[in-house]
Amino acid sequence: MQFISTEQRGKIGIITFDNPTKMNALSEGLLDEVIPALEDFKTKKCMVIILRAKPDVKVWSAGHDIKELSKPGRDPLFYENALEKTLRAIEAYPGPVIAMVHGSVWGGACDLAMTCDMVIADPTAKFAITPVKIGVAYNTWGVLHFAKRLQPNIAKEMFFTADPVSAERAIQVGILNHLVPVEQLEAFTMEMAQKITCNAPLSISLIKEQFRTLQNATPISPIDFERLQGLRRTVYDSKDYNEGVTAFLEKRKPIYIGE
Ligand code: YXS
Repeated sequence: MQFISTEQRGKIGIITFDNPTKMNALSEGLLDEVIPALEDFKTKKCMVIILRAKPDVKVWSAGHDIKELSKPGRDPLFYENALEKTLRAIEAYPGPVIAMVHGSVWGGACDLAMTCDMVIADPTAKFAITPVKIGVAYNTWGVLHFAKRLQPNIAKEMFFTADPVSAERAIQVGILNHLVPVEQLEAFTMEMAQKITCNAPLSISLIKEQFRTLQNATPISPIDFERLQGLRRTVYDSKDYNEGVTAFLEKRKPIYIGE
């Protein structure tokens, strides 16, 4: 594999992002390695998955690879998008997926962390959800991940400001399960994973599936779904979306006009 490394320790599967030159951006290439890795660990009956970056990184993941975002006029977060497929694979994995975070987490990577069953981090961690920074029409299922996990006012502040949330605040508002010192992060996470592997795997996978089903059972009428999709299209067709992506690639501040 080119962008990740994997390791199995007993019934624990570990996936490490390993594309530091691109800030572990969630490119199709990287994600196309993550999904088979999850499948492989499932075949090997790994009960717990740890998703991590290398110990010394500044950036856990810079989020969606902006260079791969679809051009205006096409939905950037369509159902078969590699990141959406990965989020579904994490939700469907028959055991807990723990995000072990050292470094900053951006955009789609923040959604990835919020989709994991638990998040354990050290004080270098920070979390930013950034669609408004580049004019992205975020998808409704993605918004649901934050609405399920956080108080609405906190989730809205994260989306509307796109500001990174520090580790200290992330533990206060419920993004993190645990905040531990840098030097204890790996041992603490492994200890929790190890503890889980001593419990009944069938019961664990049932309860995880019950959580997934209940949390996704958010009633929305077909007409409301169509309406939201229509609103999303207005955004991904907009000049602002084009400006947001272009400004990022040109390394300048975007100028939004609301069209
Ligand atoms: O200049 P080169 O060619 O070396 O490339 C630079 C950056 O352009 C590149 N890079 C990325 N390329 C594609 N997609 C990305 N998400 C991305 N992030 C960074 O990596 C090279 C080094 O970046 P640089 O010079 O900025 O490094 P830094 O250490 O000064 O700053 C690290 C970051 C992560 C703070 C900074 O790169 C940054 O703010 N990146 C963008 C983070 C972000 O907004 N991610 C959201 C992506 S869009 C997404 O996930 C969703 C669609 S949504 O927006 O809806 O949430």
